[in-house]
Amino acid sequence: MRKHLFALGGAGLLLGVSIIAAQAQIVPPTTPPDPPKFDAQGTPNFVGAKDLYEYGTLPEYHEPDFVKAFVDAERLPPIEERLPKEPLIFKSSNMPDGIGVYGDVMRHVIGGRPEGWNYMAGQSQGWGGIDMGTMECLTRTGPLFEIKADELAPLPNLAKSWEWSEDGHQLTMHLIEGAKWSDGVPFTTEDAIFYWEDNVLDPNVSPLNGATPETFGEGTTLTALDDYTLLWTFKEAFPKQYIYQMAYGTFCPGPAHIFKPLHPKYKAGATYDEYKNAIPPEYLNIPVMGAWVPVEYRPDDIVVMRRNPYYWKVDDQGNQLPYLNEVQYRLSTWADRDVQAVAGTGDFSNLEQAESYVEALKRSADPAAPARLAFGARTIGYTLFPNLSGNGWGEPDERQQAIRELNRNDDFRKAISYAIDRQRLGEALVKGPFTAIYPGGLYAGTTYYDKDSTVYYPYSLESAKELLKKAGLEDTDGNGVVNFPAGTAGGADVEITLLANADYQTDKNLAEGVIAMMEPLGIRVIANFLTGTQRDATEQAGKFDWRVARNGAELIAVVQNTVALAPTGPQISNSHRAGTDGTLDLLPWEQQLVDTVNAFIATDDAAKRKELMKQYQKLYTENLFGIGLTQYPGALIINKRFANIPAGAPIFMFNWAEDNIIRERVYVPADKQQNYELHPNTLPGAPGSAGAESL
Ligand code: BQZ
Repeated sequence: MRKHLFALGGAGLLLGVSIIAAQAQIVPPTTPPDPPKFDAQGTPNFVGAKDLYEYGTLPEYHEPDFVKAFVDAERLPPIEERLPKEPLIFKSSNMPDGIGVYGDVMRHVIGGRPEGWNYMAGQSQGWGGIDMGTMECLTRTGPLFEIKADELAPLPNLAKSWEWSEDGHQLTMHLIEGAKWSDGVPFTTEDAIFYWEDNVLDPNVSPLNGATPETFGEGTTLTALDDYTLLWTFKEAFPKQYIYQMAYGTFCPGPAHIFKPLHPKYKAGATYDEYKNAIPPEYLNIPVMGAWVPVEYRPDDIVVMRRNPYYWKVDDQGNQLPYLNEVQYRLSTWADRDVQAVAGTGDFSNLEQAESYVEALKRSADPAAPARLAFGARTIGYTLFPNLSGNGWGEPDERQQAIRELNRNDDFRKAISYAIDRQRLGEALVKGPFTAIYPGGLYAGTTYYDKDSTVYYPYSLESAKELLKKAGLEDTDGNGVVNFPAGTAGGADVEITLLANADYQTDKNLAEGVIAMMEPLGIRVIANFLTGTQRDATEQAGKFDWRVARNGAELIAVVQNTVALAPTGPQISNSHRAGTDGTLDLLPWEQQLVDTVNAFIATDDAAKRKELMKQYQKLYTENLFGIGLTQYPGALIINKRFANIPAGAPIFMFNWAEDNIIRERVYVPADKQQNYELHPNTLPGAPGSAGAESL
């Protein structure tokens, strides 16, 4: 009997062991480990929105002496005629170092290159603060990092106030009155309507930073009631979320008086390509609403901008802003931006490539170092995004289509996630307490993050292999690479192209790390590293199998660019856009993701929003809309001569630091000013003219 029991038991035991063994091959998902402790240096002085600025008139206004000389020479109208009826007034009480003095320069170094000045039609100016300094938007969110949580809401900017209708379906927005473009032409609703109707709504135009009709809600309309009043009409009631979208990136109107005559709707025979490229970077003095105007452009060398004499912002003693007479953008590389800022030959950098941290920290630790370096919270994050379109976005060939079908397979995505050793990936970038395991989705340490709603597939090659088998992939020809099933892509080896941004060492290093970690899993991944605009265009056209990318603000702030948290419209998400038939073939869990985001947008109830973001986080991380890689803090590097740099300004949160530090208020005390101006005592010239003008 005992023998039988053992045998039975034994067999049962064996069976049990084999089941456990089988189960042991797939480690159950868990919650992510807590990120290593890393204290941000400096915390913001939290204030109310009204503590930053207001609109109004002051008894008198002032301008730099050299500008006054232009007025005296009747080359420029008096300042009272150049300012709006009620300029935006920055309160000195919120200025860390108080009222500034005129003079000096901020010397930026950037890794992008200006394509031209038609931002509305998708032309990049090279990033790194150029577009943020020239394009002003209806609302502003960069400085929200220092606004008290219970007052968090988009700040007024070109739109100085707004009110909702009783039923919450209409929003009346009041523009600043009497503000002028940098060439003296009035800024009115015509500029906003041209941007909306002939760029956002026109399917032949793709604005930079991707504004589409759905960015402001399906079926939303915008009309002008008069020169200074806009009327938004929404399908949802009180969708306050969309006012965040009216900030930088998605509602920054260009000068209609320059671009409208070039648009195919108004210029017979013009093509959309001609419209997009009509104003090249060589076209100087493009009218802007921003603080500085491009007056010099030398390819691969520099863009120089001079103060806008019509800038519509002042300090509370009536001094017209900006304090800095000039900004420069050296056209170099993003890595060089860090090097030059630390060395003192540049003035600003968002230290965001973890490989540079140790050297930058070492150089900045010297008391004689020219620049301050302050780490913020872990707001830089990278994700591996599979292309989830199954119906033709990016015109896939047979192999690419087969990859997309795999990308849409839950077991396949989970296999990839299990095969990534995120700890090792982070440490390969930089040793120390910087990087943290990032499963994907909302960032640990941010308002809506909930650890228990975060599903983490821990590194387990065994589990990955098991899941790959479940996804139908086996190495049928024994060459170490799994094959498509017979009848799919000819049973070929599974080869996947990986798109990454060649302008950043970090993007390339992380992509190389993914490639290396897919090898033992039997998946051959081939690098496709492209430079900035080419990469951006390839991503937006859906011409990729997988992409490694730095995340946008929506996964940090949630309320900024909320629509981009899921494919909430046909052209919103760069992981899943509409196919050739114009429809979005969302997977069931993607539809749930979209519904959750839309429900978040449609409610103002804080408790409901918190709950919805828990649902979002669970859906995202369990189904792997994106496969998180690593998350780490950035550091702001600023030359020590500058004043009015807000404490705790993050390099990236609601926006980048170029917006967050409020550059128009930054100044250099007189005793620290250097003669860095390349065009001293000059002002911008007429649109399209040869450059800056002297007296
Ligand atoms: C910051 C930023 C200001 C774009 C760009 C660049 C483009 C992307 C992204 C960042 C650069 C800097 O980021 O890396 O620190 O100065 O410009 O705009 O990566 O390729 O398309 O989204 O902002």
